Amino acid sequence: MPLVLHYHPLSSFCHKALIALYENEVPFTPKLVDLGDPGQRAEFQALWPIGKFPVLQDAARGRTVPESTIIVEYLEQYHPGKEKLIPDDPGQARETRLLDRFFDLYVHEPMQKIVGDRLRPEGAKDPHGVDHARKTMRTALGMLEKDMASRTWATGETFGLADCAAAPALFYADKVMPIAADYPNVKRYLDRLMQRPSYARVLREAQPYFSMFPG
Ligand SMILES: N[C@@H](CCC(=O)N[C@@H](CS)C(=O)NCC(=O)O)C(=O)O
Repeated sequence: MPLVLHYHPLSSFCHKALIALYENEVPFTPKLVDLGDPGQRAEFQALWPIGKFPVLQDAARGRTVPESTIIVEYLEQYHPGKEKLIPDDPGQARETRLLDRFFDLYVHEPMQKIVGDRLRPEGAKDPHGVDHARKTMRTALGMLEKDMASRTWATGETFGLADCAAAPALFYADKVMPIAADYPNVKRYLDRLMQRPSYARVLREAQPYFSMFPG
């Protein structure tokens, strides 16, 4: 029985899981969840009460796997392919996981905060939270700018988990805070990510939904 990915094509954290699936051509059935539909939301929350996607279901192993990083770890464990997304070497694996956390916590989540605030009604906005998110993102992009002066991918010359995390985080960060002028190395890295066939495919599939992106 094939894997099922509960997802939405516009969702940035779902992009991370999709990149990993496409990198290694893992067969799966995509199940688009419209969280705006109360029935679909309830069905999805029965699976994962936190109600955030992506969630991978592996009926053959009787596993429900939430959290984008854990999905990539799971795929590496049970569906490995030609692209080794987490290195065997423990030190290199730790570095990969650190950068995965870096992109999720200091670029991706601040970006979500800024986008989420745009969806809040007048009177319920959080300018201090948005300001803090922008500062966090600037600090992270400044650190990345130095690293990417000499690297092709996040950890060096090999594409991996951290790049799966980086691609959607930077793609959407660039939409809320254009990065080219202040962070040219990061912008070139984002261009490489967008040209990578796995992410180019994710973006192509998301294209019909981009008009739903706020701002
Ligand atoms: N830590 C989670 C974050 C997942 C997440 O924030 N997903 C967003 C979409 S990008 C979501 O499902 N939001 C729906 C909601 O919060 O109602 C992961 O890495 O998978």
